[in-house]
Amino acid sequence: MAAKKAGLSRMLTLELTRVTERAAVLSSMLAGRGDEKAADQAAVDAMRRELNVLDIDGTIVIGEGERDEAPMLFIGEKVGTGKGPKVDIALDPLEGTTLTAKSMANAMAVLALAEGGSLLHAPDTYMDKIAIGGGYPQGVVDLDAKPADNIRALAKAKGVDPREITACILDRPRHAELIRAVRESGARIALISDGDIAGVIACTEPQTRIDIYMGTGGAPEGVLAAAALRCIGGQMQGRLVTQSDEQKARAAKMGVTDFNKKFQMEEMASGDVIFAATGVTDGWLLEGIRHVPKGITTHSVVMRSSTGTVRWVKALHPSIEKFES
Ligand code: VTB
Repeated sequence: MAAKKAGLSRMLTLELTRVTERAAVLSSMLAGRGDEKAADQAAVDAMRRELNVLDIDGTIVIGEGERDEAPMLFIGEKVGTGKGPKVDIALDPLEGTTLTAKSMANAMAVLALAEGGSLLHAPDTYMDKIAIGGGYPQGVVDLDAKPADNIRALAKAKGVDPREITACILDRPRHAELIRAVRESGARIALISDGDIAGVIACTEPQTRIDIYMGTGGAPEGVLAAAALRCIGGQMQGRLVTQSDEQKARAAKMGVTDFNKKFQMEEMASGDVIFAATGVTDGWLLEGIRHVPKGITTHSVVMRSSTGTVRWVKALHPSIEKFES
């Protein structure tokens, strides 16, 4: 028998897909009903229930919030049976609560699992982010470079005119200057209303036509996106945006000492990582939950950094009742 490889068991990839599938199915029942909280709660309940039957000794490092503000899946909560490997878990049971409530594109259930100690414990603040897909020379774009310079450098590396580059940016007033600079460089912008994990991962899939993600979004979402890119390939940098003393204190509590540090993707998600996501609504990467005559279909992606395997998993779940137990 071959010697057992160190690191996370590959069996976990399927188990984690089950976790995100359930969260996606249950929150999708509330899609388009205008109730963000209910949709999120359905995803949280499902994810927690499924995580707790896994043979892992898991600790939530990125979750629904700090203990006093989130009763479930809070930072520091232990999940799993406690019998398996010691792992860190970053999750966003429903990335895109507003997207789901409004039945808009790109909502998904997301989870990353890594060897204990290998995910950045990001506070719930903003993060400046830049990300591109795989196949480019290291350092072709940089968080500290001017937006137009990044677009030009990327276009050159891709062998196209800047006009053929598309940047994905969250549609927020804070991005007015960034949007102006990127448009001036000639690039196109795909504006999104929410869901920047999907925006980052979109850079890795040519069919999305997104080449680069730029701008400020949630720090927890930044770590989850970095975990995905570690597996699927690409480059990403992030810097926490700590505006007040209170936010600095929160970051310090999580172990961040240098508030201006530019984190490389490998520093946000090091070690062996598994990332899983299931579509709730149709999106760039994943189909949403569908009700078909034979049951429910789910579409997920699950990837492992140690092997670089990326699996797109389409599943038919014949019995809807089993999701409700
Ligand atoms: C993003 C996005 C999320 O928050 O991180 C964004 O991925 C950033 O915060 O889906 P603001 O909404 O304050 O700009 C979400 O849109 C919602 O959590």
